[in-house]
Amino acid sequence: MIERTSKQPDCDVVVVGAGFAGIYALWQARQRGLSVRGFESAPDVGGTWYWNAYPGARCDVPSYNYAYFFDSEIVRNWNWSDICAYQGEIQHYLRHVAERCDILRDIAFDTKVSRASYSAETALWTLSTSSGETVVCRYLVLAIGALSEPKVPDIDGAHDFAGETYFTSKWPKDRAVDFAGKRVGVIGTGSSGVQVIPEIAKTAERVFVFQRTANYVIPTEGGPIDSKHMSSLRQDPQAVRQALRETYGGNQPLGIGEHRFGELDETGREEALRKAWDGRYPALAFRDAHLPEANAAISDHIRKRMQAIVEDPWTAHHLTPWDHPYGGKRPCRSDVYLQTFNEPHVRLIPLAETPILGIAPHGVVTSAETIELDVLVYATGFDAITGSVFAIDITGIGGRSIKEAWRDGPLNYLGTMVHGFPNLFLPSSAMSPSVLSNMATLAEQQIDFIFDSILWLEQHGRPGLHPQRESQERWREETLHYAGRRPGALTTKSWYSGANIPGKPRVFMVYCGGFKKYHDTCLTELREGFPSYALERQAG
Ligand code: N01
Repeated sequence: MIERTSKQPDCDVVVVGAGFAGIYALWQARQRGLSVRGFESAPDVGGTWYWNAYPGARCDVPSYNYAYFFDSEIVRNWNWSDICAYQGEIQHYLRHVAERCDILRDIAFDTKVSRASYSAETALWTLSTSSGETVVCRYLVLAIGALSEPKVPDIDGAHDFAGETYFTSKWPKDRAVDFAGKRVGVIGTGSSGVQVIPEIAKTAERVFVFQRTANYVIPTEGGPIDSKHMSSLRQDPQAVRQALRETYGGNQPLGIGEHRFGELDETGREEALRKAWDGRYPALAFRDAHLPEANAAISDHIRKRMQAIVEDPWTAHHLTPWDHPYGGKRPCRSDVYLQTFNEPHVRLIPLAETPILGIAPHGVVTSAETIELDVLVYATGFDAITGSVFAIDITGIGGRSIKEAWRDGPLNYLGTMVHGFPNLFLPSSAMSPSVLSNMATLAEQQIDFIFDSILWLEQHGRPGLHPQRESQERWREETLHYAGRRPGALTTKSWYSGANIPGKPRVFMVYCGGFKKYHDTCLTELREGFPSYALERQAG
């Protein structure tokens, strides 16, 4: 048991994680005059952009939006090399911001927080770290990311493989992996697989792509940034910051589709679809692209475009997603992935036809053959959203664990706080716009909301704040309501609803009511003194 005797915390706030949200949280704590400590399991800042250092890793949200706006000088002085920045550049950017904000001295690197327990008696959190330290704080901000707990490969014999094994989610940082002259197998064709496979194919002797489910692959927006656009954005970064929060997805609106689906005849629809594909946002062909009939036309159009890129008809057919509508799973973006299958040394193994039976010391055994390999790369994704929370042993009021509280799936209010766990804040967690929005915009918005909440608590006698049970139920219903309006959200097997992890409760975990609605609801709670929450007063 952790001792819970102290009524005096070591610091006001602990921030766990030093990615986009964590860096900003540390800065915010200082700005608000709070004492703060940070813990990061990696040796450097970056979070997801530290670990996912596989070749080809890049962001598919425009870099000039996927960035901080709280400090206008950062916006004015940082030059992105491409609309879709690569991993190394984003990590370098985060390091630059952390140095500028002088928050590195607050962070203990290479240190995991393993336990966190709340005392109702003292209204304090007590944490244990991997370095053996115990830290007591008032407010705990777990900026641990939604996609940071890698999915453990659930394939027989995975540990028996005698060749080299890599995970896209924990790519070696100290050396370049050499694929030259090697037979490489890649398992997984989500966003990570789609990015790494073309890079591996550049030097490998043979590449075998083990695909369980085909995904939509659309073009990237990559290329040089329009200097006029960048100058206009730099004129008033704070106005842009506010404007991003007024949008649906936390990005500057592109407005490609001028018409509603029903307003157009067949020719008009084809023209709109062509224009949207050429504009690299096929999902924006129509103003009402979320309607099932519009989505069906968009899905069909993308399937045709994908098939037109791949020369071999069998491969083209199997690379095409027939089983779910566009947006049901997270779509992938690449200008080179499908083209890679036109190379003679790259072969698709569709697991729907020939499933993997197991992994042997020298390769992968499918129902049809044994494929001999020198290297195996897992691009198998994450135990998304709840995995990183469960990786810490968290207990709230009455010693109840968060695993128990979320046994049937995550429950919280506004994606940030959980009933029974006062003053625990979870940015980018379940039921927030998270991955269906620009995560950088979200990180700033949520951290602002969290620190406005903390300031309110500081001014109101430092009670424990947590949502009422009914507020959580209401929020889950609202999340499901909006998910129900999104084609394929509730019917497609995806990590959005935990379907990629055997035994995980199936609950759609992303709020898709839009960024603006989410932000407005947070502001209303702040303005009205947290009507959907309960306050726990310290005993004694
Ligand atoms: O993970 P994924 P990811 N046997 O879960 C397959 C963000 N991101 O790392 O679909 C065989 O999407 C699995 O198959 P299936 C982005 O939000 C962004 O690629 O479950 N296959 C799937 O094909 C993204 O959505 C960027 O049937 C197995 C793949 O592995 C999220 O991170 C770049 C398997 C996993 O795909 C996660 O992406 C990278 C098994 N046992 C990531 N287990 C950009 O910004 C799993 N699979 C561009």
